[in-house]
Amino acid sequence: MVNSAVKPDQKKTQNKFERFKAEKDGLAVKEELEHFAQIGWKAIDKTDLEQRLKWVGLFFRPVTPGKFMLRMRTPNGILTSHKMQVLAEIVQRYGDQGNADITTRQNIQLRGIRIEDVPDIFQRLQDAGMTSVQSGMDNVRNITGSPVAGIDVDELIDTRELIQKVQDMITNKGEGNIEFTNLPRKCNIAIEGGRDNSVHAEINDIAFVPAYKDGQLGFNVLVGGFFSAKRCAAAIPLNVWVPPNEDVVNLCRAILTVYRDYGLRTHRQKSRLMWLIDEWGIAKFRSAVETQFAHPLVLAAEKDEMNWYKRDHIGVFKQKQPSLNYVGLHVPIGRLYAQNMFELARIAEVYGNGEIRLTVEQNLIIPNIPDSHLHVFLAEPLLQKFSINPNPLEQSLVSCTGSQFCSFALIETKNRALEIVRVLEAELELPQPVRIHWAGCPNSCGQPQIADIGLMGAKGHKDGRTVEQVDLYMGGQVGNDAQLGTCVQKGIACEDLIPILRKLLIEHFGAKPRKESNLINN
Ligand code: SRM
Ligand code: SF4
Repeated sequence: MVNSAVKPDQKKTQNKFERFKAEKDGLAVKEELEHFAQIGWKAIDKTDLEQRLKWVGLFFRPVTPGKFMLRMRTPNGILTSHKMQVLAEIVQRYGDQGNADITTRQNIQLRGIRIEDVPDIFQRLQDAGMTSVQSGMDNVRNITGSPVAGIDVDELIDTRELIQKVQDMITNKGEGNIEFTNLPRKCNIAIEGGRDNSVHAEINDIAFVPAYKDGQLGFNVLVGGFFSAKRCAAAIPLNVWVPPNEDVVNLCRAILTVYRDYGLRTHRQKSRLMWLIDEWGIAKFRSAVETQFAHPLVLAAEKDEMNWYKRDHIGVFKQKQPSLNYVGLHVPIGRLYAQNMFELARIAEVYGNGEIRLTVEQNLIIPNIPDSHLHVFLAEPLLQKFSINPNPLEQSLVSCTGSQFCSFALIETKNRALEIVRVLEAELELPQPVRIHWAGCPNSCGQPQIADIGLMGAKGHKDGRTVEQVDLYMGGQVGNDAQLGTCVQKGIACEDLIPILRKLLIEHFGAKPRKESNLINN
């Protein structure tokens, strides 16, 4: 399958990714999964194995060869108990090797997957109305929205249907859509319907944020936000307003078409949407988008309505529907095992309406719990593990995958992150949560630049040894006044981190040593 969407001049491609995409579109492997299952992973062509399988969400993991990661699509972060149960069954068959991670894009990834099981797994996913298509490589990633869409008392726009429609347009209702499988690079889309910028609009390539234009509620549009090892940029206004209807879908299509046809493809590190905007200027980019759009674009509203600090949704909250509540559960570093997933499906079914929602903080929400069931729900044993009242450092801890499964990683992240905050929590009392984000390398999947304290993995030397290190970021702000933090100290050996974090927490975040604790000097 050759992607006809790419213009002839773009086929004179310069980097190896453009070459292999031009030779055979990534989506072509969808038709070969039965064959791959029969021949086994070792016999699969190297580019199909390591690259093209990502077009159907299957990631070969060099760290655990033969055990793939499967990245789903979870539009607006919404699952049902049935879907969670199907995901749990998939993970369960891999025993100790199987688990799942909630991601920083309000999504879920499964681990331990064997290629011989993939045809059966994909059938089960399809039967349950789920897809993993176009979730990796040069595709649009999971589309994020407020995790309390449709239930938030203070909501402006319910984004659930819109986000599903945008995903359906991009993926041809989950079947795969060759029109958008050869972008110059990944593309992140977020559609915010609340006041608190729950999606981190500023770090998405395309973001819709609520805004009134002439008294009508719709969205202002931001473009070009991204993180990469080479550069991080906050999204900038496109100077466009759209009503919350089909125009959102059409505008996404128009922007993606411009990006696909004119985006820069020479250097992988200079191919994200912002690089095209830089080259053209925002006015030319806007005009190219307008040409693709069905009718003249409307100028942006003067201001948007994101005027709250970001909520993390941990705890019990009243819904806009009378007598119903949503409960935000904290999932330490976003990791789930089959048994937890079955239990989640069960409690969502028994106490709520079966819905389970994911957040970009790698946590979960169970909505639609009647007042009358709340008391018993809160006594469920699973809430000992997934607490509604975690310690303040753990509550806001976010971490990318790190070296346990990711071959880009320069350091171990998830388990270390948890161990370190647990040591600090034993020593310190915190007046409020402090957002600590870990990323195992400069790709920044754990978004250290938006954290109060961001830690980005690096390698370095100490006393003649190679050691795992972090670069320290501070000043990231989220919510209405979102700002990217900056690197304030480079090359801290992970083994020296605890006293440095302790000092930061005391000096900048009001932490006080617990009376009973003797500070551990490591
Ligand atoms: Fe990411 C690549 C994990 C969110 C920037 N990211 C990777 C890979 C696929 C690399 C690999 O093949 O091993 C990682 C898979 C590891 C694994 O086994 O789990 C990976 N990224 C993740 C996740 C799972 C981190 C997490 O623990 O939550 C997140 C999955 C989101 C999803 O559901 O789709 C994840 N990645 C992000 C984000 C955060 C966001 O979207 O808000 C970013 C920064 C924002 C951005 O993209 O602008 C991010 N990931 C990257 C990059 C750098 C992109 C660039 O333009 O250079 C790479 C490397 C690349 O694409 O070449 C990367
Ligand atoms: Fe892997 Fe680096 Fe992304 Fe962490 S930040 S998941 S180490 S690519």
